Amino acid sequence: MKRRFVTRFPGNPILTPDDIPYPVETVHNAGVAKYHGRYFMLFRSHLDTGRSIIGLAESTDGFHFAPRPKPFLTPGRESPFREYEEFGVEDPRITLVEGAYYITYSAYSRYGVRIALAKTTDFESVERVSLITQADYRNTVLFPEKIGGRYVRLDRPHSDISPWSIWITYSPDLVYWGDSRVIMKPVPYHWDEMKIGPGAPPIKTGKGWLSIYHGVFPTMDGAVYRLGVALHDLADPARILGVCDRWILQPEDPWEVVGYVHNVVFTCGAVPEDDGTLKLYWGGADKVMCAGTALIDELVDACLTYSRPPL
Ligand code: M1P
Repeated sequence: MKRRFVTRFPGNPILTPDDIPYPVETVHNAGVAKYHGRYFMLFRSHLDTGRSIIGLAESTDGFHFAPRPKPFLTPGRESPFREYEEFGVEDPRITLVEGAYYITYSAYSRYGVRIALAKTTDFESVERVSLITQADYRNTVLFPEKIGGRYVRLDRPHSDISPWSIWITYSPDLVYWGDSRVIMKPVPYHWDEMKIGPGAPPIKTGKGWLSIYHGVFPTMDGAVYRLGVALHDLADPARILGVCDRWILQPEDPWEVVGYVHNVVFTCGAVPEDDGTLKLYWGGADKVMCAGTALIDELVDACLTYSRPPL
């Protein structure tokens, strides 16, 4: 019998390109937030140019989503965003910070990939805030509150020397960031040995910040993207209390195994509910959106029970 941390929604995939009222090739890697009892999903779509834009879909139950007629975020027209979003905007994550929903997304251009920050208070209009990294960064998630007087993020810089790892970075104002440190590395011959990256924005629990990340394993049939969990200290999130040495989700359904990029489950969002469950959202094979549920306590315990050193 297989160990199961995540129960897939039986109606998966919950959103596909055919559901979108404008032409797209994919619907994947969505950030999700709950706002006034409704679920708002910001999803990435490839266009038939190969470049990506971000769309919006809404739901009352977190599983059945209705897409808006027009995209929510397309490459910026004003400087400096115009220069750095020329090749597309990708992989949005949403975090509620001090009453506003902040969106971190990958901005692609001839200069590389870097992270941009935008915000919305109503999911009707969106305002760009700043470009918050230099080039060669992806997968940035914000913590939902200041910790030790500073805003905090996890991110994943690229390196030719080290396997791509998870770093922590701090800011006084969400615009200027520094004091970066690596806190979690892939471990050779484990399921995530090739590279790791933050997935959903961290979730506060009684035992620590729960972080759901993706890890990649190289095979003769290409890379396999899976999801795992780590627990960070509440007062000092640079301190990892446990990394679960088991994946919590791997590609198994046909739309996770075959798609735009095969064998990928990739999360940018999860919504904690008052009853202790978590709604988890992931892109299947970079082509469709899927959802499932997990018990938050079970994920936290997994970090502590199957723990391995983070570095
Ligand atoms: O194709 C799988 C994923 O590849 C990239 O993720 P990472 O930066 O971790 O390798 C991104 O392009 C991501 O959007 C995509 O799902």
